[in-house]
Amino acid sequence: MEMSFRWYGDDDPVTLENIRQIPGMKGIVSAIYDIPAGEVWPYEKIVELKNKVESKELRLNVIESVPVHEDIKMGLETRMKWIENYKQTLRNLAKADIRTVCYNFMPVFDWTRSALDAPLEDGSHSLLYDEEKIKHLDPLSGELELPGWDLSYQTEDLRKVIEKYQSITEEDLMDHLIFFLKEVIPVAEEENVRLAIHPDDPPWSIFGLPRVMINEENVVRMLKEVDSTHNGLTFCTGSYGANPDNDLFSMIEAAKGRIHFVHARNITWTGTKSFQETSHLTSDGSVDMVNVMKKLKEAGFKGPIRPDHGRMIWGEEGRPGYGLYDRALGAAYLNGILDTLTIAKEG
Ligand code: DNO
Repeated sequence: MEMSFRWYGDDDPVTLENIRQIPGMKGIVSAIYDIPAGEVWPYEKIVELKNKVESKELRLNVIESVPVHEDIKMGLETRMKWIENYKQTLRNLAKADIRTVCYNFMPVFDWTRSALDAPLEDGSHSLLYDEEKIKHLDPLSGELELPGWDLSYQTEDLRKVIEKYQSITEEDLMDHLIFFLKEVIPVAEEENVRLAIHPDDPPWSIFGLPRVMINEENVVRMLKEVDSTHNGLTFCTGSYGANPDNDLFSMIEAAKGRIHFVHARNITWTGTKSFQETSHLTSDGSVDMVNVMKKLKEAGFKGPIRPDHGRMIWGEEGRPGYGLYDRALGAAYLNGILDTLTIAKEG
């Protein structure tokens, strides 16, 4: 597997120099952040990002994410324009030799939490999701803390978009996803770019909005309906793992050969549909990280993997979930597991 790290570009307090000093670090996962969702990413800008990363002896191995325009998710007639743009972005990325593209299909909100700095017993802080809190929260009130993702809507637009979604069922949303994939996957094949859909986080409906990338059944359906190796997954252990009904081992088996990118992070279930993020260690959370890594290896996964959200430790302040220290510890832990698995296999 290719150990990688997410980097938010020049505005990220974590620098490429910092990242390079983490043992075993090879890849950078990044994106171009100043292009409105749906617009074509110009080749020149992609190359500029790639050169910046390569100048520090790292490799830009994954784009996370190329956002999918809301019209595509809603299945509006205007979607074709945005789909054509998406295809062009894939072509431009391929021209720059970028082979893995992560995206998600969550209506309106990307990952959502009820608190961004909840204390853990050891005095560190991490992200928390409490279903009761979220249930009573009005996403239009401005109370929702936005974790690291940018919501480009004004309140009025947001209200309209949320209203429009009220008539869109999970079945509709799945149809819109499949429609999108049937359009873009042939281009991904031609250009040899692997698409890797990120799960919905948390993997259930929030604010009455439909969500589909939530469980094995839906994952298998989406992989089968557009049955191409270029149509694959970002396997995020913390997102799928937030629902105790999701059997991560069975999901990895079911998606064998179609997992193109891994997000490794741990969470502790704190109640029904509620969890707090923890360190990456198996012993600290509800995800059996050691055996998940083992299963991924057995399933033949060799692609990019990154430690996902870390806690805030040692007084670090920064982007929630995306500080340097705990993610670096996570990378070291994952590398330890992977080295051990390799040595054990070689005898
Ligand atoms: C959160 C991330 C997500 C992810 C997108 C992928 O930390 O895992 O925001 O980047 O959902 O499109």
